[in-house]
Amino acid sequence: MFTSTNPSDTNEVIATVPEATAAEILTVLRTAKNAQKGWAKLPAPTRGRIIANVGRLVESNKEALAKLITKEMGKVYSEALGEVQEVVDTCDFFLGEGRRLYGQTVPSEMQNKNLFTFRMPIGNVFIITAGNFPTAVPSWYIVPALLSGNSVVWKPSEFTPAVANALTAIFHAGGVPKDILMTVIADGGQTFAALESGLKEGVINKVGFTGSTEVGRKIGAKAGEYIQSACLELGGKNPMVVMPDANIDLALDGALFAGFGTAGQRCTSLGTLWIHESIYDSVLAKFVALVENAAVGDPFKDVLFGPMISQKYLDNHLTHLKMVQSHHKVLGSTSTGRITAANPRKGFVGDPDKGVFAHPVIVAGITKNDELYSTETFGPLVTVGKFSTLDEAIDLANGHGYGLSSAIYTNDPQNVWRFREGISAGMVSINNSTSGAEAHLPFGGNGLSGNGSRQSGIWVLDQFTRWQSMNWDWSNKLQKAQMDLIEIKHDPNFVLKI
Ligand code: UN1
Repeated sequence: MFTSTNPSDTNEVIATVPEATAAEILTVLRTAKNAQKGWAKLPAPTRGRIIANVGRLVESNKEALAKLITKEMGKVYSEALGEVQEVVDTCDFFLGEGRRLYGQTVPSEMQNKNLFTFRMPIGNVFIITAGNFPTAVPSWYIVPALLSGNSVVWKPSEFTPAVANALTAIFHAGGVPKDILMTVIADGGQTFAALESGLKEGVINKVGFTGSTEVGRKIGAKAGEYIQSACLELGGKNPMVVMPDANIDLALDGALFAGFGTAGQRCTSLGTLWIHESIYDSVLAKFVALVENAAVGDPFKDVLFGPMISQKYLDNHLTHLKMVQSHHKVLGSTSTGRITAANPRKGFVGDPDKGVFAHPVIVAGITKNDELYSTETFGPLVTVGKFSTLDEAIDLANGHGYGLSSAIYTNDPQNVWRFREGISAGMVSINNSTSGAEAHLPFGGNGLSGNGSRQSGIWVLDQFTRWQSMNWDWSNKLQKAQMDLIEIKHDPNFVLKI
């Protein structure tokens, strides 16, 4: 059995669920695979109506689901409501796609012949997701995968089984058959073993994974062995560049939300705040004051952030604190590490000893050679550095090899366009924080952040469908492409005489 607890009060058990073994996951994969063909036979608009039902049910259960999210993984309740809204938005977008899912009619180079394309479902999809967005990010996979006619086996984070079971129940209540969306709770080792057997047996036809670059690399490699490309959404070290002409208060609002919202546990969280050298001292001082005065604690109250998702995430944060070097300045709190009665934070909301809370940390004076420059910290830790030219800022923003999201604060359009062109990230924000994706714009990264796959909007359909092309020759004779060319009468030596 696996037990999830409330990270704000680790004595409170949220759910106790059976943990699946690799063999059990494989059985589930086979069941979903067997059912998929029947699901694909349903007209896409009918599948769209089912997605519409799911969206309405998520909407009518919004508060209950958001409460469960905050209780099980600790994000602030207003953010949990936003996350559930993202599921609703995703359903609202894809219910319409059920009436499109367009193919094309394409002209042929021959007469009496027509060409067409069709989107075909891939088969059974294995989705593995993280605990930081326990409903929104899974919905980015599950909704378009189902709409496109695939079956889905979902392995959510073992830290959020109650949320996963609740979301699954809503899908089933909306009309998704029980063998078309199947949820399994398992640890990483059993999941990876099942992934390998499922790929080998042909009962996994597509893999989707959101999580660390380290694990994504292994999953992508395994899928590659079986001639598949996984949909990978991996880590980030997302830069935010502040130019001297920027609206500084706006930039710092963005930095605070991006850096410390969800306790820094978003793949789109702010990694390094890059401040122009001419304003470095004053902007850093303002940022430090904002972080020092921010409320931390009970996620059901008005705080910047609540607990870490679990002890494991707190332990990772403590490991990252060890990367601080002597030339760095540690700012933002009077202490670092776990917040407790013995290691208190001013104005803490609630009882810190009950949960896994961490002090927010700013590590200033970051340079390109530091370990923290290129390490995704996934916790309430923001690094800050300075630059002198925009070219240098772009170089620093790209230099670690991650490329998920990025931001620049400036009022000069020249800076905007030069940054957009130079940044290697898949997503660029102008005068906005590094997080806050919308459900109908492509989401995804490059380099260490992903293999080029994109989620959300129409773009994700390419992850869950394959193009089938059809040609139909109704000439009643064998017309040979590239050989039976239609002759064109023309004068290649024509020169205009005026
Ligand atoms: C993630 O952390 O895996 O734009 C995704 C955002 C969120 C999604 C983040 N809507 O930050």
